[in-house]
Amino acid sequence: MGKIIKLLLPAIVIGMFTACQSGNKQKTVTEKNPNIVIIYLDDLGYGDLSSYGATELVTPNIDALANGGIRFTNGYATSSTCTPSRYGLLTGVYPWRNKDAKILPGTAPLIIDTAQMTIPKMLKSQGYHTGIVGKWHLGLGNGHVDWNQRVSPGPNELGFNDAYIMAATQDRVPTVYINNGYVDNLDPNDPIEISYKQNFEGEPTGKENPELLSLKWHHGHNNSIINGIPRIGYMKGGVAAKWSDIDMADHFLGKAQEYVKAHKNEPFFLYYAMQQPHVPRTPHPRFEGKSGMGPRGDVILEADWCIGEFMNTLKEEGLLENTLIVFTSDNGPVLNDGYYDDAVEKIGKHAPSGELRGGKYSLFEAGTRVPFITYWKGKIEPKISDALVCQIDLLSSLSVLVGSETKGMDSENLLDVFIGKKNVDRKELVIEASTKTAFRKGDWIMIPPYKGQAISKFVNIELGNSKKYQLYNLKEDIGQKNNLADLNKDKLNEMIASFEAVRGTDYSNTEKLELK
Ligand code: NG6
Ligand code: CA
Repeated sequence: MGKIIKLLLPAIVIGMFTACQSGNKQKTVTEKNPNIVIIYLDDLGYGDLSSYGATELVTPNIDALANGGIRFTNGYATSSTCTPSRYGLLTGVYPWRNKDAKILPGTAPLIIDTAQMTIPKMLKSQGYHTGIVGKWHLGLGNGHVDWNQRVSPGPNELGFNDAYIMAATQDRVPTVYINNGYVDNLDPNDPIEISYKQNFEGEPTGKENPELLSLKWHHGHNNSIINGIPRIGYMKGGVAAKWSDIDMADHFLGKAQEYVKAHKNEPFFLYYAMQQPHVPRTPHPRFEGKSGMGPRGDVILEADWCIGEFMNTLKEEGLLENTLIVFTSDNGPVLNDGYYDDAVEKIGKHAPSGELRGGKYSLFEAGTRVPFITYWKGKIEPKISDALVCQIDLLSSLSVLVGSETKGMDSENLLDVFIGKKNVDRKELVIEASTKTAFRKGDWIMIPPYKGQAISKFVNIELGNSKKYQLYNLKEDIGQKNNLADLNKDKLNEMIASFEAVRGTDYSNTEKLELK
């Protein structure tokens, strides 16, 4: 080897290494490329945290984020149920634009086109490693899933490098974890079969075998029995792969911690989609009875503990100063969501919706206005913000943070609001409940007239349906008690016009009334 080459060799090797790294677009964590974690709870209400006014439940770990970061009081999910909210969060597109974005069975195909932009895709293109741990509920596959083969397309095809998920909800089959498309711990000699239409011969069900149940069903939830809990949908086989409900929180926490440790040396994005306090509420025995409120309260304490442990991991790994955390919930609270689990009986003085009207499934505020916190140690100054923000804005905002040009169709860049530099509002917002939509602008919210029950009998929640237009001034009337539609026709007409400019005039289920 010539002398010059010998001298240059280290430089050539370093050069090759650097080229290879930039080929992978690998970056280091910096202020422009912090780690990003979205902690997403399932059915946690606006009033369920002590930092949001709860007096009967104490949630110190989430409170530490709320009090050490920005606690938003006007933060919204796009929808009052899970699938549409998750669709909006990941794509930055209003879920009412996608007719499939409604509560899905466990066998539903993926409802996000693999060509669609998503938060993980955008971040991956900027050199991030991306992972999801927890609840998915956006469909998997193309319509005929064989759970014994790789299940795709799914999160991996939408930008997640790593995906450790439950397919739908804790109350729906298949009750197994899926690791990058493969059912975890599946014994090939015991294949899984799933149907949402009919039972498999000889398999017990909640409806026919109440003697096998450790948790009774109230409405729905009377198909296959797994771990003594009757579920939605029928499942056969896959015994070794079935999850343990009481260990689910620890299991997902462990996976989230593993993910952080494995990717601490590169910018990462983790979507930690926790299952609490959705039904069935199955606290680990460590948390049983701890809230005095039955399993719903207990699993909120369990979730709070998990978040504390997760934060400890970030701290131990020296990542707290380089990690932006967004904490929020997919929709508002519900007590009886289909099982007899004492949620109603033991609620006592606790108000899961806080001062807000309605709850899960509702067009009233508690359906979509949820706890919403941003936390970044040393970077975000603690404060309370009343700025109007929505989960749908995260795509465009995070995009600006990491220097990407990507924008979500309905996603506003509110980065400065999310990191506390400004307190400007989103201009306006369309919220959704079961394909019905309402419109917020400034302090006002307008709910068009809709057919349907005023109160859902099963879950005992006011849904927001009325034969009349509803108009509320949320600044003066956060509990939506005074409908001003008749008194303030000018405001009503202005709201309808702005709403229809975004939503069009053909909104479903609307019983249009003549405005006099
Ligand atoms: C409903 C279920 C409810 C819950 C919800 C989805 C019945 C009667 N009710 O259909 O228990 O699973 O779907 O919740 O089956 S969400 O938070 O994932 O949207
Ligand atoms: Ca939910």
